[in-house]
Amino acid sequence: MASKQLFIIILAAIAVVLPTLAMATEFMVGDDSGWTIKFDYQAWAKDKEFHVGDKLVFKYPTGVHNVFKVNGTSFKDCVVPPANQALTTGNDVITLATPGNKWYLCGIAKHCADGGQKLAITVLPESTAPAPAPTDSANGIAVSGLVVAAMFAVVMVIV
Ligand SMILES: [Cu+2]
Repeated sequence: MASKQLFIIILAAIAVVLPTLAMATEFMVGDDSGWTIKFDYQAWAKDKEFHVGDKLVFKYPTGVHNVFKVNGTSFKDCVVPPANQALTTGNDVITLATPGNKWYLCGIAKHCADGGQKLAITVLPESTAPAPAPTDSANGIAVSGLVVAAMFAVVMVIV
């Protein structure tokens, strides 16, 4: 009996965690090229859909490049913000927290202006369902609840 309960608990836990894992995508910026100069990041981003909760990973040799989040004007003119706003680890992970346009650039030398080391993306809301949900979190809970209910139904039949 105890093992059956454990089985149900594990299934329920998987059901709650799974939708979250399936929905969040981690994007390696530039794929195998990473974050560098002379790479067309607009072409890279063109066929991708970015959603709230997804992550951008900027990978580069430490000290060679860095990452600044900027606004549209700074992006266009390659205006580099104060140095203390830079991400510099060489493996910088940015979680896309809000929908809208996001801009990133490298602030080292003329990497942005001359090397084209800049990325602009549009982040879409978490849910892509055609009908607007009241809030994203409420929608997520409803979906999770449905999956749990379905799992329990399956377990009941098995047991
Ligand atoms: Cu750079």
